[in-house]
Amino acid sequence: MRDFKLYAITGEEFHKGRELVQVMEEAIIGGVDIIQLRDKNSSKKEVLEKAKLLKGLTEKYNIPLIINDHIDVALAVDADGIHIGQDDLPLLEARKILGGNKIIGISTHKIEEAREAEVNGADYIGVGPIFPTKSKVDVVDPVTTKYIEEVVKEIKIPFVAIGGIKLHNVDQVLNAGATRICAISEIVGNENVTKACQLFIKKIEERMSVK
Ligand code: 3NM
Repeated sequence: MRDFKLYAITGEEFHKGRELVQVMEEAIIGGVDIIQLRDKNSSKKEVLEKAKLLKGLTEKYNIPLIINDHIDVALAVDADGIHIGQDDLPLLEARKILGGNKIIGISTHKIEEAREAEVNGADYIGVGPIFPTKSKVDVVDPVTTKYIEEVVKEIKIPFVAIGGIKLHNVDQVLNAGATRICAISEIVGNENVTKACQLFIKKIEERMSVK
């Protein structure tokens, strides 16, 4: 898969009153280079409609669209891939359905899960939650930047840090070795989405230039 720096996940509860597509377009203009549709509350039909809208947007900007969980929706809109959790459809089964050309990302919360994801052919893993977050229900305890350090040492596939990452604490995440950042609330919940993304990108790029 094409590499990325800033991964935005939708979280409509954080931008009430603002249109999903508009918020995500502002994020892309600010530098987001991959988008995930994550919606745990809507019906499948509604998720499909949102996926279609976001597919139009991501095609316009030529960036990948990832669908959380709903593999059928991903196939229906010809999204670039899916993101699954540890309790969703297992990676190997998802790969059978999607084939080799689609992106499959999986959330991991400990090194054993990261190893398994790598062996099973994940395209990238989520590493988190680094900090406490209210954006995910039933979230495990923060894994802290220690888990990033373990992944950096051992795992070869791309990883993206997630969970409670804000502009004020992202430096800790980058210092631990992350080169890709994922956020919901700090991006889509921001009054100025574009500006927040630009600031994230600036910090990521500054960190990469000193490596
Ligand atoms: N997955 P925010 S943490 C969707 O650790 C999600 O796997 C996590 O939202 C994981 O940036 C998380 O608002 C929520 O904290 C991220």
